[in-house]
Parts: sequence; structure tokens; C-alpha cells
Amino acid sequence: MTNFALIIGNKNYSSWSLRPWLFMRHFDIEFQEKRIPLFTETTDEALSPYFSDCKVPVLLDGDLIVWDSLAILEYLSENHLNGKGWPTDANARALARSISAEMHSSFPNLRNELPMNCRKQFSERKLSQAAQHEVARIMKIWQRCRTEYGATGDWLFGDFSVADAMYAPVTLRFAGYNIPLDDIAQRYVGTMLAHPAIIEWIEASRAEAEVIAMDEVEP
Ligand SMILES: N[C@@H](CCC(=O)N[C@@H](CS)C(=O)NCC(=O)O)C(=O)O
Repeated sequence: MTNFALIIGNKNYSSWSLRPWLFMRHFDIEFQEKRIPLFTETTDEALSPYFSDCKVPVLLDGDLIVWDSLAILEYLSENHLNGKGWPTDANARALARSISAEMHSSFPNLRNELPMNCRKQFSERKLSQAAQHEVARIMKIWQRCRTEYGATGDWLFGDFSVADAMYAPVTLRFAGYNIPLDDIAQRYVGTMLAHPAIIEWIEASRAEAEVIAMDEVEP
């Protein structure tokens, strides 16, 4: 019986929830999933016990509450995987931490212009200059990780790490909004989309009935 419970939002929309969910599935960390649909009349009340400012994701480890995606990933890596959530090589690990922090703190235009919407497929999406710059920055990041550290596998640092969990939602955005990508980025998106847990997440998102209007954008 697992001690872990992961509180997540709607699978279709909640990009922050996807990160620890994917990470736990990838590393076969058992957990109970508690899905709380976001932006309903009862959401704040349902999330109020967890000290997360009514945001998801939240990890419960017995009585301990950990919130915020990157903190949850750090907690799981340190306490459950003996640090194996990060690359073993110290330089790779420093880069993985930098790009994970960058994903956590940056890319506001992509978040606004390409809200995660797993069940939708767009044929075209016009991006602002600022958002185009962020797409190019992400491709540069992936290119550097894959060429410098990716030789042992198909993930950013060869083996799957926290960094892949952090970048998973952006791969779904690039695929869903049909964003033109270079070869390395295209292959990386393909790797993510083929992950059984991602397939499971997308299928579950299609079964959700809720619609969050502010995350529904037109081309
Ligand atoms: N920095 C937080 C962001 C969490 C966040 O904004 N989550 C969204 C869902 S994807 C949320 O709970 N939104 C509800 C709200 O803002 O009231 C993290 O990394 O977990």
C-alpha cells in the first residue's frame, strides 16, 4: 500500500500536474491519484487543506504535504530514488537543474499563446515574435542537451530525468499546435508522445467533460 497521493487538476489542461504524474509513472512510484477539476465553484474548497494556495499539483506523503511541481520532483528524486531523478554526471546534472528551473520560471508567452489542451489538434497557430523567440530557445536547449549528453538514450540526458518531466507539457503543446520544429526537437517530441504514460494521460484527457474557456484558443 502506497503512502503517496498526488493531487492533480484536469488532465486536458493542467500542465503543472502532468510533470510529477509522468515522473512517478515513469519511475514506477506507486501513488493514489486524486483529480480535482480546476476553476469550478468547489475547487478552492477542495484544495484549501493543502497549503498550496489552491493550486495543483500537490504530493501527499503520509501526513507530509509537498506542493509546486519542481519541489515535488526534487522531493521524489531525493527521498524515493536516491537522487536518480537527476543525471549522474555532475555537469549534466547542473545543466538539467538549470533548464528545469528555466522551464519553471520562464516562457510566459508560450504559456499564454499555447495553453495545454491535450485533446485538441490545431493545423496552424500564429505566434507573436516573443513566443517565437521562446520556441527557438527551447529548441536550443534540447539541441544542447541531446548533443552533449543524450548519447545513452532518447531523453534530454539519455535516460529519463526531472528535466524531461519538466519539458513534457511543452512537447504536447508543440505537437497539438503543429509548431514547426528542427529535427532534434521533432524527434524528442516523438519520443515523449510514444511514452506509455503520456499515451495514457492523453487518452484520459479525452474522456474528461470539463471545458475551461480561458484555455480554449482559436487559431
Ligand atoms: N508553480 C506551480 C504552478 C501551479 C499552477 O499554477 N497550477 C495551476 C494548474 S496547471 C493551478 O492550480 N491553477 C489554479 C489556480 O490558479 O487557481 C507549480 O510548479 O506547480
